[in-house]
Amino acid sequence: MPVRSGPVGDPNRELLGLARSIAVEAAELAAKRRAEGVTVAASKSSAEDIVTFADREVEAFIRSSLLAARPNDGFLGEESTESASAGTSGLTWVVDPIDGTVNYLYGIPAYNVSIAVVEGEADPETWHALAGCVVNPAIGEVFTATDARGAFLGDTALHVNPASDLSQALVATGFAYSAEVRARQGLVLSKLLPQVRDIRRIGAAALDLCYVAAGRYDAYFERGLKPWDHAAGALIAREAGAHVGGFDGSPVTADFGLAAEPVLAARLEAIVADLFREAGL
Ligand code: LIP
Repeated sequence: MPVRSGPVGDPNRELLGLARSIAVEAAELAAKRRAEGVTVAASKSSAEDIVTFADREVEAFIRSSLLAARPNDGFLGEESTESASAGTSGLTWVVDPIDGTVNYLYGIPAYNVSIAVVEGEADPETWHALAGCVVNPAIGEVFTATDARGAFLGDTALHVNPASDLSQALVATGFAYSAEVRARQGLVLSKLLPQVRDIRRIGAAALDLCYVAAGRYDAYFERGLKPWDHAAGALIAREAGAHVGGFDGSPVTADFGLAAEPVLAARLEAIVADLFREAGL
């Protein structure tokens, strides 16, 4: 896959170039391990919430590569939260080494390496995302964005779809690893499904956000996203013209995240907020 930095004159060009080159190499490693056969290393919040040996190997590669290049930056990765480092530069790398882990385990070609760099604390409620890259090696797609300089799939600029009526909107979502929460999410889905064109559930939040940016979905929402799930994809969606946030103008948090063209986002948020309340979410 070609590896190029952002536009000349982009203050975050160098950061994007580093993120992209490491993400592409990490994605190639993930794909290589997938071809060799994937083994579960452990389960986390539930038996369904698994981590593979490849997740750990890929994250270790990304972390060592990033910190070799920028030793004073912070690092927050999905598989090493207990050893997250704040750094001294004011920048933090937020990494999901393999987003779409269950897809990866089953060999479904919808998984990705997601790398973002943010200014400030590694807290989605306060950080300022500067650059992000999401790579799906199974189909050779590289999504990128830098702050205020647009979003791209390869060299193609991305734009969200124009606002549609909710009844014509293709809406993506995802579900928790907790059976009790999934039961409630099923109640939300059963009431939302008749009101929209259709639902998609790909199983990888970073790809969901990139697909909104690319116009492959009209909207995406999910409850339970972790910072590394959305750090890069949210910047890519925002730079493609999406509203990306939580309820009532808040940032994306574990409670709720939504991405869509702004008018559609407001329509969908209002309905989903009511359905969440009814379902006790
Ligand atoms: C996944 C998310 C997805 C969500 C899954 C899981 P992981 O992340 O990308 O959107 O629905 O339950 O959380 O665990 O594959 O890194």
